[in-house]
Amino acid sequence: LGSGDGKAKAERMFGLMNGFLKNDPYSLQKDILDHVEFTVPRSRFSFDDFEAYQACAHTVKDRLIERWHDTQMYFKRKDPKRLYFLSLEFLMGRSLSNSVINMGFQDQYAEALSQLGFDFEVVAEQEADAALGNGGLARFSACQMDSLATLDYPAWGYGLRYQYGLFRQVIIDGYQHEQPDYWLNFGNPWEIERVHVSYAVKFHGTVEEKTIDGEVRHDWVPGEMVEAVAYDNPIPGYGTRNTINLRLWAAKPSGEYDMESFNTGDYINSVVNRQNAETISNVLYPDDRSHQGKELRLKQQYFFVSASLQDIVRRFKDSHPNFENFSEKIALQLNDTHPSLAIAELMRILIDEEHLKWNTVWKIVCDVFSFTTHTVSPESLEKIPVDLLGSLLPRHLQILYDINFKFMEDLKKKIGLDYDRLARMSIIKEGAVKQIRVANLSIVCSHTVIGVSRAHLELLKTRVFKDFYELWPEKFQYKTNGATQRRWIVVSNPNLCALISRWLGTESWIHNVDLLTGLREHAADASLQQDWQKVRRMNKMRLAEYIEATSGVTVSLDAMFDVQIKRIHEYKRQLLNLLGVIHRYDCIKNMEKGDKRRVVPRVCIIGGKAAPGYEVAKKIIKLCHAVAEKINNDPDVGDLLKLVFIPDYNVSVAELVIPGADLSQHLSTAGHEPSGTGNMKFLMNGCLLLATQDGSTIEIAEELGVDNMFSFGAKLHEVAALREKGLAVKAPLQFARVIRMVRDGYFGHKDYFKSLCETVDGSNDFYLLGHDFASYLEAQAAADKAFVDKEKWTRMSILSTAASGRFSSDRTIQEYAEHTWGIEPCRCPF
Ligand code: F58
Repeated sequence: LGSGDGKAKAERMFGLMNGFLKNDPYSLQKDILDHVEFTVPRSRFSFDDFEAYQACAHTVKDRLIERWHDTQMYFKRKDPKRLYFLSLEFLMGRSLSNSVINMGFQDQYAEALSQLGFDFEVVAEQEADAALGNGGLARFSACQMDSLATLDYPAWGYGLRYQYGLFRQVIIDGYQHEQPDYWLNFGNPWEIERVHVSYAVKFHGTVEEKTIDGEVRHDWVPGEMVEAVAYDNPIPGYGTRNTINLRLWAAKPSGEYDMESFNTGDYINSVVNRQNAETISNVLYPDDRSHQGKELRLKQQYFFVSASLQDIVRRFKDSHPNFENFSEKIALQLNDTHPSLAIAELMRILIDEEHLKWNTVWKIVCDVFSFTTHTVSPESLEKIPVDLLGSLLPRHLQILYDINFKFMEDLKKKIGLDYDRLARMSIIKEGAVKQIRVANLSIVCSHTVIGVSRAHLELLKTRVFKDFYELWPEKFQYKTNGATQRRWIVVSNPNLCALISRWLGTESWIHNVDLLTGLREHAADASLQQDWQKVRRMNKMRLAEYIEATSGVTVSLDAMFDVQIKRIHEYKRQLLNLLGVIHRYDCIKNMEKGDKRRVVPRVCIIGGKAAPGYEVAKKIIKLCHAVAEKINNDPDVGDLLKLVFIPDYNVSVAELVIPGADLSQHLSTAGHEPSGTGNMKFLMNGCLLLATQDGSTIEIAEELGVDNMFSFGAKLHEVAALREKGLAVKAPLQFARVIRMVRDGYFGHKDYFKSLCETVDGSNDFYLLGHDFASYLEAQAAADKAFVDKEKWTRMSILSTAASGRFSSDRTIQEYAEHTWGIEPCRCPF
């Protein structure tokens, strides 16, 4: 509250509002009804589940705002070093349950709603998913925000407020169709629009050089200006009042600048042009290869980093007289290369607007940025055509050339005139179309380059960024990804959560997840096993109902629920899974009747979106439907085998599917999955893993013991050797047989599947499906065998949850905080 007059005033205000908002069920009911009447607005005597959700969300937001203000005021007063997490994608999913649980009001809300005649779960399901991202990278960003808040770190996230999130997947006749996800249709009760927090973002135009007091200054006269308006999304921590912020920018037409064009007389065109500004934050680019070099994508990237940096510099200047301790107070995290124009933008602001010297600014830049990469494939590293950048951001191109010139000069001193290597490491790629290599820029200008698992770092060191590693080995680190147990156990699996707490005698594991190892000593306990099985069966029941509702297939709860959910991609090998299913089907068909008794019944569940322009992935989806059609309607098979495709996979669907899975598949060819985080969520929920030795699965196997999972497939060094030999591998006979079934039209659509079969044919089989098929089937057989032994399976399941503590994003964030960002907790005391 401060002191003197300020304190007296604050105390009076606090008294007037009667202290903090109350959280007992009675007060919550009153507040919910007020929001029904005045915010939604509907009559408090007649409202439905959706309106109850809206009103409820507003009451939660009110409480979040209280905490947000306290936290931000406290941060301001303490002035700790802050982390700003820049990411073009956040997959937040739903917020209601998560917020209520993190704030500790779960029971009160359940009771308040029940007294009003509503069911909390049903109300929570009314919420639309916030799907402002594609896949693992974006969901990991959301998990990191939860952990940053929970661990009391002074951090903010920055991103874009897309009007359209990731497309909705609709399946028609087994084919994927994309539909727009207009998630803001009914408003978004969680965000706070800050009309007064806005910045002008410039594009195009020219750069004029002027000499003032003997110094060369650059004056960028833009050709277009767009306003970035802030929308704040409070992120509550668990077990703390700390509530951090995710600030998303929306593009709006700029006021001042367009006055001129209005004056030229073409009123209608001026209005239309102004509205065009909004397209910048209109739509999330799906994970397609085709967006490289697109102007709108580049505009999105720059728009978001420019607004974020203007905001960060403004906040810093509010409480610091100069930039001397900028890098002691600020850490900037680049989540992949997408925000890397932040480097040039910070240089521009500090040099052109704050008039700092190049060398001073260069030092600041190199001290504040850290860069995490989420890819293993050199081809997918972003490149921006120089012409495009020069036209859109002329001043930034100059800065990038200057950075590169100085870097090249330094490099020559270090490595001599090794022109091939100099050319490889240059930020500018020469050639017919000159390009900016954004990863090179990010590495050169960051103090730390981070891989997302131990294996990923090895690939960065030996392949992707080998030249840079040899130059600056000390820059490279790995921080194995993690997932937040708050969302992935507490919210999505409440029964398991209660069971764990009962057996550990504490709920502390929710923020001290290492305590989960305490389950190990009870893994063979018959009574825990019985309770564990009960919880798992309830979750399977929920999933079975969902499957029936979405795909019309009735499944048996006694079958093993075998799940693969993730983006559809050749390297993730959903096709291997399908070929395995076809093999299983083929075996059942060719069995004597009596032998069928020995078959372990399975429900194979696949879900995931294919990028709209990714033909092979779309064919895999169609194949899944074609095979399902055949199997699910075959009376010879019955409950022994079912195949279902879960449409429109997203965060909420994952929350329902993961707790109900017995087995989950992670099939990437070794050396292709940087980390993977789905594996961690399944592990937390006691689902057994069938996986290759790739990405973070290697570390999971170490923690869990390889005997407690089903491991298969070529290891990294074998993959390399096979590829060197030109993939001269003889695929097993079973493989040839299942491929033939597809190719010969056993599942129909012979022509359509022809090219899909060719992708795994002999020397084309880059992802080694043929090579790995035999060991895949062996791992599947081992899973069948284990499943029959209920005691053994349950023990492995409990041990999986017990081993999952290391894969919490709390651990990841703590490592980043200590080793990369140099930030410390700053816990708001009130
Ligand atoms: C993923 N990358 C990795 N990229 O594939 C996965 O192994 C890792 O666990 C995860 O990041 C988190 O580190 C990923 O999701 C994208 O979605 C890109 C977004 C921008 C367009 C290109 C794909």
